[in-house]
Amino acid sequence: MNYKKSRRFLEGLERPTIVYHKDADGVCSASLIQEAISGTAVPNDGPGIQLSDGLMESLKDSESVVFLDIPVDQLSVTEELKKKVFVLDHHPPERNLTSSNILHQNPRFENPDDYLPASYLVYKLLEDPKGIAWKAGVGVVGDHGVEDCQDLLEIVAEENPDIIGGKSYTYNEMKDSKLGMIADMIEASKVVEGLDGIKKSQEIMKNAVEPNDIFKTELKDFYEIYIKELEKEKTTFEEEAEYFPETDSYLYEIRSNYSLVSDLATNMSNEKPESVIIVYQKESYGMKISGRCQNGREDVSQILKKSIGRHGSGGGHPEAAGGFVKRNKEDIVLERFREILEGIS
Ligand SMILES: [Mn+2]
Repeated sequence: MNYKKSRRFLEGLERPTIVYHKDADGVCSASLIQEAISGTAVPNDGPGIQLSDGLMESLKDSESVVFLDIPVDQLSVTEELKKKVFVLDHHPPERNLTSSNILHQNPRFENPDDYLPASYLVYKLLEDPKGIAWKAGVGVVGDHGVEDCQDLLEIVAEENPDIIGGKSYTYNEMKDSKLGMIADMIEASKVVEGLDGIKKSQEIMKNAVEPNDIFKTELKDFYEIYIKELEKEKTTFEEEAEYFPETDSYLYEIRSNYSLVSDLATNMSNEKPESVIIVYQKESYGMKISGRCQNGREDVSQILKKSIGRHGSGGGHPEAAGGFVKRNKEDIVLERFREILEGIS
């Protein structure tokens, strides 16, 4: 990572459109970069890391583009855009996009094992930032990046001693701090209002002067709705999930208006770390699935891959994985899940 070079490149961009990942790290990194450059921020709006055709079209009219927290090296967007582009990312890179008009920065080019969320990287490239380390801290906690970002958390503690006390900044402490709560509120904004919620979160983060400002905004309402809905689903899970004693596994359908698959799966797995938890939710365009087995007894990433097969896509980590099933293939895949969870395959 060359912070100075990044800053100079950014300062040379004409009216950039800033495209950020639709999560807490993306939201926070976009809010921070607006301290250095004036540009319009928009979330990436396709499924997963993809950009919609509409967004691609609008970027073609923009003079330059900044991508934050999005592994665009896995896509062909920079080739299609043919303009000045700055890419700041921290996902494992597949290729280096740097060329005469593109600067691609990723700390993993030098140190593949570094885990430095985009918010941390943007904070580092700012010139003499004051009182805003907490905004980077929110992105870092949202991305579970606490371990490698201790220096940032020390600055947060100096600038806002009330929001993180103590001397060691472990993930468990941070997720229960106000930083973690704000990260959850941003997640809640997405669950409750989708991309509109994410856009509101970004506006709110950009304008906030101190952490306590956030707790007086609409984000608080999103969070309350989200917690209520999640609690409701947890209760229904206990009553209605299909249980497979042979493999100590649960299969459960969410019927909420909100997209809660991964959050419910994580919550239930925290309560049943030895069980396999598979949660799915049908949408108009297909079915989302999350799998968890926190103690690693079973590899849920493999279970998802085997069940979904060619009817969609699935993968992730052995303890936590996600997937998607194409429309009209839901029942085939669910039957496959039942076979595997009954232990007969
Ligand atoms: Mn990130």
